[in-house]
Amino acid sequence: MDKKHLVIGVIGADVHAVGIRILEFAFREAGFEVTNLGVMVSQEEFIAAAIETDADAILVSSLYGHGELDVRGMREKADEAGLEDILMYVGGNIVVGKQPFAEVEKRFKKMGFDRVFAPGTPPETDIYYLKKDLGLLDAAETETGRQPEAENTGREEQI
Ligand code: B12
Repeated sequence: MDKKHLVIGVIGADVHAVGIRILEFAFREAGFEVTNLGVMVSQEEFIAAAIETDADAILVSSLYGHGELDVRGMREKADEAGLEDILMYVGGNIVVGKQPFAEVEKRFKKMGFDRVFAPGTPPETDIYYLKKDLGLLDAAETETGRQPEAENTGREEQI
């Protein structure tokens, strides 16, 4: 089966470069093809790269607190560009300060993201959901019922 293709990057004027490199490595190791756009990526650049690579998912990272402004309208732009079916995730420190994750998740889902990941979510959890959403989980993984939902509850502490 063809490998699934992911477009990843850090949106807006955000320069936090470490997490996205870790995700690129982890996703490649897990068998995905990855286009890592790096830091300071605009909505338009995500969308253009997804079209160019015929991507299955766009994963948006934001760390510096402006995520909510930076992603506004992105789903609509993607839809207009013909990407209605593309999976869209967002994660990192996507809002300013500490806010109850359930509320944050609700707001980003309302903006059209399929999944929202709390600060510090480990790559294994992201990979589990990618496989689940892209129909790649094998029977064993489904049966053993790893339940990372519980891991995606948000980290209280930040250094
Ligand atoms: C290093 C760092 C910096 C460095 C970045 C250097 C570089 N080029 O990478 C410098 C000094 C430049 C910096 C600057 C700033 N920073 Co800073 N920084 C950090 C710090 C200490 C670590 C970030 C890091 O590398 N983490 C390690 C990686 C591995 O983890 P990660 O980034 O969280 O990513 C993982 C997960 O979150 C997840 N993930 C991330 N994105 C996504 C996306 C998806 C879709 C998924 C599924 C998963 C996922 O997977 C990753 C891998 O495991 C954090 C605090 C912290 N402990 O997190 C603050 C922090 C992110 N910074 C913060 C702030 C405020 C800033 C500044 C605005 C400060 C300022 N006033 O200038 C600027 C912003 C500059 C800019 N334009 O971006 C805040 C953000 C607060 C908020 N969101 O409300 C934090 C949380 C510190 C804090 N507690 O206040 N920063």
